[in-house]
Amino acid sequence: MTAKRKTASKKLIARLLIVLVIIVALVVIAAAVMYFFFPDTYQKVYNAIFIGTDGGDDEGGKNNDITDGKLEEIASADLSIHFISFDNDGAGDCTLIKSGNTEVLIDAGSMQSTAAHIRTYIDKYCTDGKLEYVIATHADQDHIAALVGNSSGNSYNGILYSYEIGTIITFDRTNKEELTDKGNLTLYGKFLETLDYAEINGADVYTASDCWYERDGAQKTYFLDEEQTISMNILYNYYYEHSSSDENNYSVCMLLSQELDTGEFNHYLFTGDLEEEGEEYLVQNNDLPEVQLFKAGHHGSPTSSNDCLLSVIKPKYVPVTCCAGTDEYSDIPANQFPSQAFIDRVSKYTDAVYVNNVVSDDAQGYKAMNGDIVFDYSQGELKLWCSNNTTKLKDTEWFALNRTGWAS
Ligand SMILES: [Ca+2]
Ligand SMILES: [Zn+2]
Repeated sequence: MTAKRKTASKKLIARLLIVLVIIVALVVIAAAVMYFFFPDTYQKVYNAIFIGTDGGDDEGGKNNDITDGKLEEIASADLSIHFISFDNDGAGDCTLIKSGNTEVLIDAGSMQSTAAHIRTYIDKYCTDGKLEYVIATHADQDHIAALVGNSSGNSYNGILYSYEIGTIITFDRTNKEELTDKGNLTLYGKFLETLDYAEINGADVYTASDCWYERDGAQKTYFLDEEQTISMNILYNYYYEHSSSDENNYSVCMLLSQELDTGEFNHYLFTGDLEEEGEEYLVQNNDLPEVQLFKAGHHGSPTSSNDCLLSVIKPKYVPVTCCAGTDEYSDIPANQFPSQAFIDRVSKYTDAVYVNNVVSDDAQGYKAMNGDIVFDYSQGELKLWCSNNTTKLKDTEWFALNRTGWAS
């Protein structure tokens, strides 16, 4: 090699180095500008390059962000699912599902005195005076008490007395007695009267197994809209036909499936207070899909929402129907709803966990955490609106003080 050519190749290398330095400098400057002025974009690009996700709703991702819904859009949404908060510090379920003028109410807890509060809520959305479907998942007070309501004289103000009711789907079994030792009606006994009242006034009353086996006109699948894009599917629970020492296992389980314009489906799963054995059978006996939403089993109890179920349904959004930190069912802080064990399991799939209420020091003993939690599907997108705020459980003060998890 001549001296001239050596000099020429050295110059070329020097130039390439300069170009490389300039490119690196430009990338660093661009990253710095994004980092300081467009942090969201920076995080997305960073995730895409170094973590391999876009930080959005990718399958298996645990960071699930959702668009903020608008209160005024909920009533006219294609579908809305409302986890109604209570005016007390108890755990309990009351879920309103609405598509057009068709409503499904799953349970009405947590106490007989909650009925008036729930009616006020329902009246904002049910404008035709008719609840087309009511599901009573199991016989525990925090699920059926407000279906019965309080009595004044001979009349009750519960949900099943207050609306025209289309079809009632109720649990097959209970371990509860109809009468107390003194011969008075128990809440369950009153609930049976309530069913009779609804039936006399025109409701079709079926058990979950009637639906599963399509007995006496009951259906396994009910469509909520005329176009038949939204279906309510009663699932098979082993404990519809077998006894359990745990009342919770008798829960009616339902999968709501919504066909989207793209031909894909959004699924939403409701299992009442089903416990671990029930969840294992549910997975064995039903072909469960991955779901957008799973109502946390048994209010975030340590005994429900187990891996056998979560690993199949991989939920993206998990509302928990409880008052966080209530000592109603346990004096052990880690086991109070939403329990640490529940959080340890669910946090593998999502960080989008929401809770109705939280205990507080003031006179009434509770305040809203997220408050009413409402998912609505409108303009081709699932959105979340809450009456208090849409802060994820992991970002709340209560969580910081009482729970750990969600490392990232
Ligand atoms: Ca209606
Ligand atoms: Zn319950």
